Amino acid sequence: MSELLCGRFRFTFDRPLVMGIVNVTPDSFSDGGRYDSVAKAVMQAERLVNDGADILDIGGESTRPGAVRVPDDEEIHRVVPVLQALQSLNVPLSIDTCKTAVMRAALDAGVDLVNDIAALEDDGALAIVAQSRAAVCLMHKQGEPRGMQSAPYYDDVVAEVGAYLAERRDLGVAAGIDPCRLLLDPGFGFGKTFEHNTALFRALPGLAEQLGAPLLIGVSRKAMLGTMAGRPVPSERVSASVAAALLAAQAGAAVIRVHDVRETVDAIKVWLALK
Ligand code: YH5
Repeated sequence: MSELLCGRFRFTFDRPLVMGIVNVTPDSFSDGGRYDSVAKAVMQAERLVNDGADILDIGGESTRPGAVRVPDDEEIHRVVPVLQALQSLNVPLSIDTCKTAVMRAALDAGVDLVNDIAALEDDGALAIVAQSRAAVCLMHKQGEPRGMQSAPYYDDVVAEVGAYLAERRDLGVAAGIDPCRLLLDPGFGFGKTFEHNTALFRALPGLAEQLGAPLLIGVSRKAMLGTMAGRPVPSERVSASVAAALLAAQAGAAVIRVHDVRETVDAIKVWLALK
């Protein structure tokens, strides 16, 4: 059975792992706002661990379509205190960033996984991660988050996403990253129409086999589920997200990135007991 080397930790993929999302967003008040947002993120993280999260994914920049960009040092000041506070929890910590400077600061703070929606394309990112013991998730996207949903286009979305992930995987290995440290992610919602997303989802078993690497899948509360379930409000997409997480698990996903950890963990337990 394959395994994932993940900083201080090592996983075997005998069951799908659940990665819980922790957003470190600044408070609207500048006085003490940073202290408040750190405290809130730490509380959220502790709750997700109690809910059964295997990994915590900490992000200081929103990559939702249309979100504003955050400067390097602001993102570092948001996430590093949270990572430091969570070190003693003894749970694998992931940093959700596409910036080399943030990766460096997070690795210095002891992060176990680098989750990069830009697949280490930023200058110096490949080398920084290669020099560490952290695992890395390489994700596909088309365009930049700000304008990526304006006109996504592919001749063959499954073939193109597969080819890109294979190329980034090979570059990572050539830079010195042990294949056992790699996760690959087709990047649901990142420069993809509803039809692109559904075609990719149906192709997951083949993609996992073709790439020969564990897949991380992130569909939690995303717009495609809102469309399918008729739920325009993201917080009302919990059941849709649990259904999609379970289907991703059945399609062979190694890691599922979710907001609703407790609900997802229960569903996976039922599947494992009955399959
Ligand atoms: C991902 O798929 N996604 S941030 C829009 C939403 C809901 C959720 C309401 N980071 C991924 O979660 N990292 C993000 O509409 C990620 N894979 C990996 N590896 C976007 C997000 C979201 C966006």
